[in-house]
Amino acid sequence: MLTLYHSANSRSSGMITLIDEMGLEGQIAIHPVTIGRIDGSGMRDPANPHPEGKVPVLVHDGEVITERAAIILHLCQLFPQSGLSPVPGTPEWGRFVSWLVWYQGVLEPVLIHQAAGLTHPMLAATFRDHAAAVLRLQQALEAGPWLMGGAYSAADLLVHSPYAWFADFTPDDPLIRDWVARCMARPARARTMARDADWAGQPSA
Ligand SMILES: N[C@@H](CCC(=O)N[C@@H](CS)C(=O)NCC(=O)O)C(=O)O
Repeated sequence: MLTLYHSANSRSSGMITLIDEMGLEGQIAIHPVTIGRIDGSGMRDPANPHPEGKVPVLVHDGEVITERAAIILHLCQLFPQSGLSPVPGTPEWGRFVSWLVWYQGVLEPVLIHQAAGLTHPMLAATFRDHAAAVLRLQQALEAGPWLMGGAYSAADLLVHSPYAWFADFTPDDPLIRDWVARCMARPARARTMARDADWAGQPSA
């Protein structure tokens, strides 16, 4: 059995869109939970199995899977026919995995450092900076129109996400702006936003 623990308007919203894009509705139970929000609102939900009370969490037959890249990889391997990734084990799959892990390990930390106004030689040596990350995106999108080439994939879904939440971070480059706009125009994203509006108004289950 597969269950996704979700809190409306959070990083788990992208996983709701993923489930929709993969055509997996009905195969994964959605368990809404509350979380502590950065503005001090909300609170950790005792029903949430995440070791730090965060979302998203996917539970697969009792195994707890955290981190969006891990959840994406797990679902794409379980449901390879969904069309949101290359075939596992192929060279293209390796490039797909690189985008997801680069996002979690580099792009998101770089954006958080930037938002927090943090600079330090060790941070630069480890993560480089947003300008270096933007170059990687530009190179991929020049071939485009999606990160993996001709087809939208779960790499686009994850990597564009901070720019969808924080438009000010979006690099002033038409290639990147248009790609973010294309990702944001996906009908599955609009359906997630509508469902989140409902979930946000309900007490947690
Ligand atoms: N690296 C994690 C981050 C998860 C995360 O920080 N989620 C936030 C919601 S946007 C959360 O659950 N915050 C609640 C808390 O920090 O207690 C991922 O990408 O899945």
